[in-house]
Amino acid sequence: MLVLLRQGKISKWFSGIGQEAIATGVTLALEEDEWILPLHRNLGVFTARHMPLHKLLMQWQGGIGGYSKGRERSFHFGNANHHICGMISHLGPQLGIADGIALANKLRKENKVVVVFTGEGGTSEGDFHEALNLAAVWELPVIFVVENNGYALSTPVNEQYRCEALVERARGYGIDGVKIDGNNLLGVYDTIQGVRQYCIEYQKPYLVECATFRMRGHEEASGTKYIPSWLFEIWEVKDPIKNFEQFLMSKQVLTKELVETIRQDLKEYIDVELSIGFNGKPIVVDTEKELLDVYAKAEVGSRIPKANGTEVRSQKSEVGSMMAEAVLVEVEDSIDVADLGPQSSNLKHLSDESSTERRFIDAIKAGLHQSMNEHPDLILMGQDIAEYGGVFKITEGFVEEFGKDRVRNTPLCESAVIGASLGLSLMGIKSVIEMQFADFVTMGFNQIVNNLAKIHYRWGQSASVVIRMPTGAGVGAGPFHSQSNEAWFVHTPGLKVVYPSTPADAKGLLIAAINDPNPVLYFEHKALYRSVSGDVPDEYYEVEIGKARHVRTGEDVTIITYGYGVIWAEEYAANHPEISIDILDLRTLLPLDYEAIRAAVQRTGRVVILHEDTLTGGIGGEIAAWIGEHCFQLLDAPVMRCASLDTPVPFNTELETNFLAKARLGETVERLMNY
Ligand SMILES: Cc1ncc(C[n+]2csc(CCOP(=O)(O)OP(=O)(O)O)c2C)c(N)n1
Ligand SMILES: [Mg+2]
Repeated sequence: MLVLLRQGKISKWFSGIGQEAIATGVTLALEEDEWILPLHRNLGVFTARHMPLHKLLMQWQGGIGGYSKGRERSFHFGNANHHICGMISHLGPQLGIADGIALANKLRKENKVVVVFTGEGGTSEGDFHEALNLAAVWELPVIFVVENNGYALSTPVNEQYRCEALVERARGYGIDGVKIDGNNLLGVYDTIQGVRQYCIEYQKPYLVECATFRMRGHEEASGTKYIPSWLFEIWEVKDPIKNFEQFLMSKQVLTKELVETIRQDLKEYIDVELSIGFNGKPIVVDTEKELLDVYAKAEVGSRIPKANGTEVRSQKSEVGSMMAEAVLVEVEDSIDVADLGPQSSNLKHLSDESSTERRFIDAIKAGLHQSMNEHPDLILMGQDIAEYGGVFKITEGFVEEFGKDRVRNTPLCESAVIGASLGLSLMGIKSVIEMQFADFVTMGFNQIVNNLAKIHYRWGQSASVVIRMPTGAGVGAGPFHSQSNEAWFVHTPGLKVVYPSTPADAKGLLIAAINDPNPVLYFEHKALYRSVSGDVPDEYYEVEIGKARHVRTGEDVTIITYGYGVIWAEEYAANHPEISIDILDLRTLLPLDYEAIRAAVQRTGRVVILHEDTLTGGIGGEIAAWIGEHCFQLLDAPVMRCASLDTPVPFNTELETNFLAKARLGETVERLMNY
């Protein structure tokens, strides 16, 4: 590898020279179908899992014959056939994924462990602590392997942590652990075999700290100047490969001649693999294919009825009482799960007869409830969602009906739980995560935008996860319980973002989100929960993701909006019969329904884009730009945006009312009409 690197034949390389015993010993101690989550120095995991060297070489060159269609570098890829989930660059998030895989194994009563690696530097990340704690609390059979090679890039351990040994950290979480010599191949192998038995038998995690040393620089370009030379002298003597060879010679398993033969065989094998690896087909750039691979495709032949994309649904809203009604904490008025409609999807089409008037919140609950029946292994995860029923009581009664395995209270660890959802998805299990408030998603942001969103494009794995986001202001809850943060996710390829405004859409979009093989952020406005109600079909149905809803036809001005904005727009239209107002409810923000947007522009030639999110960088800018670019000739006036102020969301009700876009809707429409 070093020679090839110098010749410029492979890209960036993190050497594992000096640490080979760990990756190799660990991998060989497992069954072939037990998942491993390796890191940047763990070539031994890939070779011990029999990944062909020529294919690995193609991967490292960014060739089409590799494991990621040229989209990923070095070890940043995985492969389900080999039960390897590769890292992303960020150190730490792999640990939560291991929890999810182990949870799947546990629930299926498989006698299997998962191994996840981290360097000692990575143990300072929050993800390490979240993942260990979650594994301890949920009693997950995960082996956490810490490769302690003394340095994190140039940072020595005395600048990294203050405990004697990292294995002590395990005890802090109620996990057992051991520190071993990571340079002794048989020692590593033997330890992992024993630990594996322990994890399976007791259904618990375990931590193994492997003492080792990195004989090369962090990566070849970074050198080793910051490491005192005496350290190299000490560890040179402990070289794992040389020592294993000497051990086998002393036991007469190997002879000098045999060593020569093995080396010769390996050399020939490597030469052959190199020639195949370097003669792979080059990438042919195809923009369409690049874009197509961002999302996993839905299964064909879905039998689920779909609601008409542009249907106008009846909706009753009591706008005036909204603010007061939308209480954020414990509420008494939750409905019984027995009252949530039929439990099966026998019906093939949406029947008009069978519907029930439901509040927004009850429609969400109904969709979630039917999905639990439709997908017998669907798992719900979130803070206080089980016995307590969630802070908004959406999952009240669920734990009694579906059990603790499927309705899971989590510790406060958004990142580990979202990571675990990806692990579950790798094992074919869908999950819905309830953010207690959309604001708290920041604690799991990395897992969403870097792991969930990118995995399909990177190595073809789907992340079938829904994150429910109780969102929005208007409830006097201040800067950290009121934010509209949908635009953060709209900017991330690989995610889908839905945002219903009616009860019927809330149910149908939630069902569609759960059935979708891609990660979906499902925004549910808290102020709509108990203030809006409408007819909701009783059956199990989808509202198609990516289809806007034409709410109301008008001739003077079009308001393009979503979420609470739809209510504001409807209210404004009702109060201003002198203006003929057309309203488009986007329903999905990613991907956008451009066809519906174009049609909406065409209907009036005057467009206001209205959203509760703040102005700068909001989705209104994106839509306005698109209209300017593609519908210029249809316009009679400039596209105008009406958004909330570019400030955090204030607590005081008067300040909040002034903050919200609604305060400027009338003025914006008038400006547009007078243009
Ligand atoms: C979250 C995050 N921060 C910073 C980096 C940059 N980085 C890459 S490797 C590395 C050092 C890792 O040290 P350690 O965890 O001990 O693993 P080692 O490289 O020693 O095997 C750093 C800081 C990163 N990849 N991810
Ligand atoms: Mg290190």
